[in-house]
Amino acid sequence: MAASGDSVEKQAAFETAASIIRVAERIAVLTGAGVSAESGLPTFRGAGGLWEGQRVEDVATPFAFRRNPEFVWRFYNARRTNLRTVRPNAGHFALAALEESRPAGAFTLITQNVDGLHRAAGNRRILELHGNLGRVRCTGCARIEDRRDEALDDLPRCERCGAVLRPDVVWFHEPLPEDSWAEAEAATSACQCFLVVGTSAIVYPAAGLISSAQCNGAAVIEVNLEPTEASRLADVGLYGPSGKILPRLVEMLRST
Ligand code: BV8
Ligand code: ZN
Repeated sequence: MAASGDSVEKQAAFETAASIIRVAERIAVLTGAGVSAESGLPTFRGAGGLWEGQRVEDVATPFAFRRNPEFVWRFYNARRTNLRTVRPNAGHFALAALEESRPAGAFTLITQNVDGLHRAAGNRRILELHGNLGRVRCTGCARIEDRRDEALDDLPRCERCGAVLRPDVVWFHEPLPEDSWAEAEAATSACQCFLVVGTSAIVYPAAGLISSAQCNGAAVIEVNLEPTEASRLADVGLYGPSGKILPRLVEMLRST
């Protein structure tokens, strides 16, 4: 079932989604860059997915960093600077309210985003599959620090060992953090409702969670501006800005 615009079937789709969430004992949510778009953060494929004319998939890699660390740091420093001025939007706050309305352990937020906005909005059980832009990791001694409020040089070095620092994010061709990934798989297997918000569902293994949820018998709800690779797996599709869709869904859940 899918709906966009303010049609009758859109109301029906919202009611179906609300009834799925209401009866679900455990909920897992997977978010992508789209949930932060209304906070002013560009998505990956929205802006043509380019950075200084290069595909993000070619910049966010260990090879690009080895070849030209300053170029890669320029990409990340530009995004880190952005982070200091952006705030969570109504969609983030709706997901925090949804977790708040659930018993402990009954809600897991799995995010591909590295912007930290879910935590800023108040969510607590968050699995950051692709790391966090505010943190840096030393390529020498592996020390991890949260430096989100600082402007870093184009080639920042570790104060402890002098080696070059890297952003503490997961690049393409790098494995996801084992513990976060294992917990994400467990939450996906255990949930009755899997809510997919603001992702084009083309980056793996994160996108694979959607078909896992469906195979495990969970009802899949998609919230996106438009249909995606995940749409064929969704029981319900709510199309429009997540900053409008999610608050409306949470309001419906509150009022019944
Ligand atoms: C791995 C951190 C194996 C960095 C990210 C070929 C070559 C090499 C690799 C591969 C290959 N084919 C497949 C792969 C695997 C690869 C992959 O999936 N590639 C894709 C491009 C095909 N995956 C990997 O490499 C992963 N690692 O496989 O390792 C391995 C195993 C063991 C040992 C060694 C190796 C690692 C993937 C992680 C990459 N890092 N981010 C950084 O941020 O700089 S991924 C990056 O993409 C972000 O995390 C982002 O979140 C993620 C996914 O993108 P989306 O979030 O979906 O964003 P997108 O712009 O695409 O879509 C936005 C959506 O929002 C759209 O649908 C839009 O309609 C919607 N939207 C917009 N506005 C709104 C909205 N919706 C609602 N409301 C709105 N207002
Ligand atoms: Zn170090």
